[in-house]
Amino acid sequence: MARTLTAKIIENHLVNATDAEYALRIDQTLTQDATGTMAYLEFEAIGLDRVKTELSVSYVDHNTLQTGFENADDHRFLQDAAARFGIRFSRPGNGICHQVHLERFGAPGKTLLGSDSHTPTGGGIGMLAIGAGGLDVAAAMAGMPFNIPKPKVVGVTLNHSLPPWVSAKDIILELLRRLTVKGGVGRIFEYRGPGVKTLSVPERATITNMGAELGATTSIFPSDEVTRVFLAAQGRDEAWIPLAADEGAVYDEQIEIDLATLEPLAACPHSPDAVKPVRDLAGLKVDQVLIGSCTNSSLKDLMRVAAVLRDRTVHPDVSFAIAPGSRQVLEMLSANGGLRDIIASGGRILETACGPCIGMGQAPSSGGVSVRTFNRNFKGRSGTQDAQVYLTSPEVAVACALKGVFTDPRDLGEVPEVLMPDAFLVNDSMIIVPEKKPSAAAAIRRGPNIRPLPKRGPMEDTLSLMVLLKLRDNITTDDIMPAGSKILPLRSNIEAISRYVFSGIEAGFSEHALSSGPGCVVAGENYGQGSSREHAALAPMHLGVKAVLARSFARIHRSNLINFGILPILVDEAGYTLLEKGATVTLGNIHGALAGESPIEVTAGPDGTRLNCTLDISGREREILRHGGLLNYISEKVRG
Ligand code: MIC
Ligand code: SF4
Repeated sequence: MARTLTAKIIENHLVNATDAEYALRIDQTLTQDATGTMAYLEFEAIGLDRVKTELSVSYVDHNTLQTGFENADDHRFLQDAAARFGIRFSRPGNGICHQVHLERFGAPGKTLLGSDSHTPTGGGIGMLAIGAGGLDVAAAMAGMPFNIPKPKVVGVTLNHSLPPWVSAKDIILELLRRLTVKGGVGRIFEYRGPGVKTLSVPERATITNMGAELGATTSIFPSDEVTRVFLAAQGRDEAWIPLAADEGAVYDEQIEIDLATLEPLAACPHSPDAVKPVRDLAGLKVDQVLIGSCTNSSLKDLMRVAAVLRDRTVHPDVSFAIAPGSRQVLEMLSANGGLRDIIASGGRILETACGPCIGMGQAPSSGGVSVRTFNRNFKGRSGTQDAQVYLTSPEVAVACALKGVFTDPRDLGEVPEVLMPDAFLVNDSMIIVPEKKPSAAAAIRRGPNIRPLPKRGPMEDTLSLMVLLKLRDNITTDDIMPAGSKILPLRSNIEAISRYVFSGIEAGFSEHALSSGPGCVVAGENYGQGSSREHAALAPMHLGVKAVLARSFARIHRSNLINFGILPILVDEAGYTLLEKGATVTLGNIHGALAGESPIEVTAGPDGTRLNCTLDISGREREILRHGGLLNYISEKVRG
């Protein structure tokens, strides 16, 4: 039978399949520093000496602003842990995990699990690349398979080619416009059709990267001649294999995009799916323009920006900065003169890191309009609560930087041609390769902010919970566990970071939760969209949150809740309407429900009004919850 590309990779990595899930062998893992410290503490707790994957890489790219000792201590811990467990260590300054991984390690046909939601960037090179919580990545490093709910495979046919000034970012913004931030849940997007060959690997990666904003499990492109040329230019010819869907492969759903009809688009505040044509925004005053992030900071992106800026000056009212995606990109830009053009135009050059994308500096002015080539514009993520953040392509961003107002780049005249080199400048000196047999006694240094993992005991049979908060649809993990330069340094210290849970939504939430005893949160659809940060489950767990009653959940966050023993309960519309902050919810027959015998019993209020709730979880997830979380479950398995 003709197979999709997704089916081929899944089949090659299948360890087990149940009605609901595939268990997949994981070839490669990646972590970044903001999720990595927890992942390695978890790996340490599992108790193995070495990772069992083909390749594991630990990147430092998020917490690079060192305003105190915390981040530097984390970097040292990560470097020691990498050496000890047999992991490559990409030093701070080497670049954003997804960009560097694509350049130096990504390989068609492989599976990649990363403790970052934008791991699907690797789909641009034909990998099945999936984002997960740190504990799932730790388990994969320990050789355990990773489980995904059986996905629907969506065939996205790209026809024709993009017009001048329209770019890969506009393709994924068009999909977000059509499908919304919930549209990809439970789906893998597989790109095909004649338009595919017109896109370079980094352009494909822009699209698969932002598939995360659709809520997709992942997105993938075939591996073709374009992929071969990219890998050859990276000096990695041996990593190439051809890979595509069979002729006549059948997809669960189909989408067609005529690239020739696309135009420059922008995602408006405060959601990646609030997409409008840039021409509809023309004239809106812009205060800040930022170019970078794992979505749009490849060499081609920045060369295009440099070419547009050549012999021009950034508008006097615009603060303009770029953060190249990797050291390779920065080194090549400096060698080919592009960096000079950017500096001469007035551009501020930031470190090769996530930087402003995660609120690590460059917060916009009060109420400021910020145009960014990034992938998320959730309210407050920039560091300025009332900032208006728009997401666009580099072409649109640079046009806005020059004009000081929203500008359709097609108004700038002819698009400057940008040629890609036959060979990238390869310099892996910032990647430390672990010794073959590191001493098992090698010490892992940890600073005072690196605290032991909090533990949850076994699951209770009955719980009486206070509703601590009632929330709308599409609550993000940035809402649950905010990031930014002040909070991110606390990622290795759950007790300290838990003080900020829901702080952007309700001041004093953490004190309220701690003083109320066991509690729950009530939410609408797509609860926990966005980041993979398991802190959005771990920190509420520390505050005594035992369950989330939501209309629906985002994939990674749902797994993180289960991994830390928080019950993800689906509530119907009537139940959602009924439950208010301060109400009491009683969960009964939890053990029976987790044994798969009879449904969970959920009642509200003193009169015990019965709510229509379900625990829609797989057999494996029931086992994890029964143990009070994945770590307890794995420890029991490892102990036999
Ligand atoms: C993000 O873009 O939100 C992050 C920061 O990269 C997160 C990971 C984290 O919270 O550390 C993600 O996307 O998973
Ligand atoms: Fe870093 Fe931003 Fe990409 Fe997250 S989305 S990995 S913060 S650049």
